[in-house]
Amino acid sequence: MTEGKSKQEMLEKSDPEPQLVALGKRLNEAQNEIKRLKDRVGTDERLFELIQSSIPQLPVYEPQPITIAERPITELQPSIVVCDAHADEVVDAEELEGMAAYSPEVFEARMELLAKKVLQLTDIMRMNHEIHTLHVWSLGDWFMGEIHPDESSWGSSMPLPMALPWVSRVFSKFLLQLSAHFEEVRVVGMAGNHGRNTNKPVSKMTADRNWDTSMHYIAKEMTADDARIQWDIPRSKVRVVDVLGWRNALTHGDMCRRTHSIPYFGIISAVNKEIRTRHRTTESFDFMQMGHWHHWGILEGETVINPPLVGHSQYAQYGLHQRSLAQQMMTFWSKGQGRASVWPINLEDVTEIRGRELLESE
Ligand SMILES: [Mn+2]
Repeated sequence: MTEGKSKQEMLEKSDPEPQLVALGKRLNEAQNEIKRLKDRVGTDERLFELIQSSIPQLPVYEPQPITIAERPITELQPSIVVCDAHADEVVDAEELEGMAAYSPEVFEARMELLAKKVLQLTDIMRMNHEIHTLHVWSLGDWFMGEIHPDESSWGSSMPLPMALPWVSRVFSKFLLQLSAHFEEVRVVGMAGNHGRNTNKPVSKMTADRNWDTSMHYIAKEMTADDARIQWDIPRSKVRVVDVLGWRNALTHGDMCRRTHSIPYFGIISAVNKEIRTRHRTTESFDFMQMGHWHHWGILEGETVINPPLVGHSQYAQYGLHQRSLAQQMMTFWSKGQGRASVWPINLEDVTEIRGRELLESE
């Protein structure tokens, strides 16, 4: 009996099950991958030190006088959606026949231009309306990051630990520039599906495992001296916010899977499920606002897919089968009308070289 057992054990040792061999190999690979990642970013302590040492408190801008129309018709509240910046991504113009280019410089130039255009459109609407409050809806994917198991930052301009404080500073400056022209700026920071810690999106703890969340927290610290800026950084995948009585459900938009095209029907049924889930609760909504799909679309009049800051890319050209213009969406809301005007802000002209010229000449 004992002899037979040890014989069996001997057999397992000299001729192990194929499944065991495969599992052993996968364990080895995983251990090597962990070692590679550790070599790249160093220890957690070093990472935290780097992030901490690069969080300055930014100066607050001087408040500017707010134009009040002589006979204001009614109050408007604008919202600006900022999404899918993928700030660390590089889009090589040569790979795309010169149709698009993206780099850290283009990202920064577009954020500058966006702040400027938000103020220009606000000034136009202030001719006839009172405007005191600005809503900034940050809908995620500020980073590209590493989300595929086999990649090592293809097309990325910098490692995530470096991108994190840099993007936070650019977004903070954007908010501080705007807040000088409003009585209050209400910021909501949602987490996207990029810049996360896992290969596949997880349902639990989405915001807790995402670099967008860190970026929002760092930007909150950087803008702490500006009392006009109010922050809301939810841990949930959806946040319902009220704008003059109109309820907008904010989410990143990775609520259903892509096939070879934009899954409009999937998005519609996912939104319908949200509507049914929230029916007769305090979390019901009139509009759904999302990014993620890298183009502009409005489904059923109420589900708004917002365009990306990154604009066109290799992914958009060969993966999405949709045109992706570099735009961000500004909407003016009124109590009586709801969406009083929808204003896509075009950032497409800002390329690496021409962008600077455009900013200087305007
Ligand atoms: Mn996304």
